[in-house]
Amino acid sequence: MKDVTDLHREFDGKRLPPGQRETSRFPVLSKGETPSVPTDWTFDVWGAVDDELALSFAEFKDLPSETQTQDFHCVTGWSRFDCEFRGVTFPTLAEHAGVTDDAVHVMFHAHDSYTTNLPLEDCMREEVLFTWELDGEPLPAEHGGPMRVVTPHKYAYKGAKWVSGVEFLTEPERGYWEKRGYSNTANPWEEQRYA
Ligand SMILES: Nc1nc2c(c(=O)[nH]1)N[C@H]1C(S)=C(S)[C@@H](COP(=O)(O)O)O[C@H]1N2
Ligand SMILES: [Mo]
Repeated sequence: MKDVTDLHREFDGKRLPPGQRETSRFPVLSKGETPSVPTDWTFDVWGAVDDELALSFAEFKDLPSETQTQDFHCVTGWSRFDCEFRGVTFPTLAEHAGVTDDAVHVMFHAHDSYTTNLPLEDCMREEVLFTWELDGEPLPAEHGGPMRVVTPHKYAYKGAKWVSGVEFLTEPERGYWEKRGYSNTANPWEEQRYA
């Protein structure tokens, strides 16, 4: 098990970021209803890559995966410590698709039409996971099952629930909340909540 709950050190911060309170619950925050994801969905990778991919969920889970202990910081002010997520790291997926040299940015797409964006360098980190398992159980639907993204170095809106694919971009673009007043950078230790 890889423990990445010390990544706050990199950001010169305490484990509990400023303005956050710790909760043992795991609240649900979605812009709408939990979407029903078709059982035959494919995970799509497109844009600035050598090989555009359309992977079944089974094929995705066959990629090298790992379990990590991570903290989860919600922009509305709660943090949940020690979440155990099993999944595929972003760098593993990027290598599998062959990201091209002109890629600088990433857009995550989801089954509820949610999108969220990050610079490529903020994604090429071992703790950015495509995860289907929380605390040893299949990821609950309301938390993004069958599969979601987690971004423990950022507020949690950077992690798309019900993720359907990843688009590699040659220019920055903004996702759903980033267009609606949430911070584009979302660093919890700098309290980058709103733009
Ligand atoms: N697809 C999708 N992903 C999403 C959202 C959403 O509405 N749709 N909400 C985001 C927000 S604002 C937060 S805080 C987290 C909440 O995750 P949780 O419901 O598992 O706590 O998911 C993020 N990912
Ligand atoms: Mo949020």
